[in-house]
Amino acid sequence: MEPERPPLPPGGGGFLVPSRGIVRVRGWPGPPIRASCLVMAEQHLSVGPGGPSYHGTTLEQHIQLSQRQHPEATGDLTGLFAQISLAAKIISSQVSKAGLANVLGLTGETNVQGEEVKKLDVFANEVLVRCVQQGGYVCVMGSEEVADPIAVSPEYPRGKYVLQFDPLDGSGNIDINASIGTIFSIHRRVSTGPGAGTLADCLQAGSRIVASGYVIYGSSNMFVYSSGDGVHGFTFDPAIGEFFLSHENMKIPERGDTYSVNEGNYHKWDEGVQQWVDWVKKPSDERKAYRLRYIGAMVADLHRTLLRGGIFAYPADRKNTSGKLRLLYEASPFAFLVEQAGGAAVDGSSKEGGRILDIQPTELHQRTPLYIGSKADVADAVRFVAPE
Ligand code: AFP
Repeated sequence: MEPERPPLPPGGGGFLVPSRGIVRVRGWPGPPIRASCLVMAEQHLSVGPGGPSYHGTTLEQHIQLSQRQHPEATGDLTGLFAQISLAAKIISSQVSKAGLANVLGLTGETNVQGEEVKKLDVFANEVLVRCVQQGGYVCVMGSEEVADPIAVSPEYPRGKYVLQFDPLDGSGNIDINASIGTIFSIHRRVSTGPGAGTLADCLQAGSRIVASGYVIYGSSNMFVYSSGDGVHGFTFDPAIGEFFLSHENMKIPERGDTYSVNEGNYHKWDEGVQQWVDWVKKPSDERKAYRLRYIGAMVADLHRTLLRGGIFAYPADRKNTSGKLRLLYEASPFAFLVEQAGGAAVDGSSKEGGRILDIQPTELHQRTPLYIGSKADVADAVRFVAPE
């Protein structure tokens, strides 16, 4: 039988005294603790004169704190984020064991984009829809995988927000174990009445985004979001099952040294785009040649671009005359994040750039050309690609 432990002294514990792999916590009534066990715990829990205390802000705590700055806030956005982060945890758990769980491969169907549907695309879509609609914070959803707006099932309350998402971006990478992700944006409802939201709720410009973010399922999993007050990144600790703040107030460098584009499309591009890529990778007396980095999953390419700077682009070409990326599910959410981090996002349609967040969508699955990243790098691209 385990001996009864003495109560903690008034005021809590003491401090850590590591010696030969063992950590003695003054005032801790239990047996000595192995140092190795404490390495992880110390990041979130430390024992000080006032007793044990937690370090590291969780995603939900962070959103709650930022909501407290707005006295009019009802807590609904915090609630919606809780549902999205729950869905992200479920998706990430499935993604991380994809090779085992018979979820790799195709369903045999094609989606609204005419692309082959992967089993994990369907799974991720289902998880998001179910988790989010149960919360009661949205009135309608839009998904890259679904042709029409997704009405919230009548058994759940309708909330004041509109959620749009790409449930599993870069799913071409699933079978080869490379990084993939989930992208989302949140708008306020514009339709009136208690019923389900409408197409008009979904077709809102990016400049009206309330919050957007992405989850990257990579060598570690991260949740990155902005609600208009900077961009903040949280790393998932699988032992605890929480996202903890790891990258506060992310800022994209003014200029980077990397370009990221599918150069296999070179033969289909306009001359301006070809000239930009020729220029960007050619060294001169004034500048070094840029390095090429391209994963083929926007979440992964833009996560790197946010952290290191540079430019990511998916130009229009002869086959995809409006580009390939979807305005509502990919371009706008990232444009919001990148602008919040101090960068720029344009479609290259004019010498002023053609700001992505100013585009008024007319279709749910509308596509757009995209040049996004460090301000100086985007401005350079616009000089070449914008029409005279
Ligand atoms: P999938 O989700 O169908 O793999 O598409 C990914 C994506 O929309 C975006 O994440 C990539 O940047 C882009 O397409 C890659 O497209 P290419 O394969 O044409 O380079």
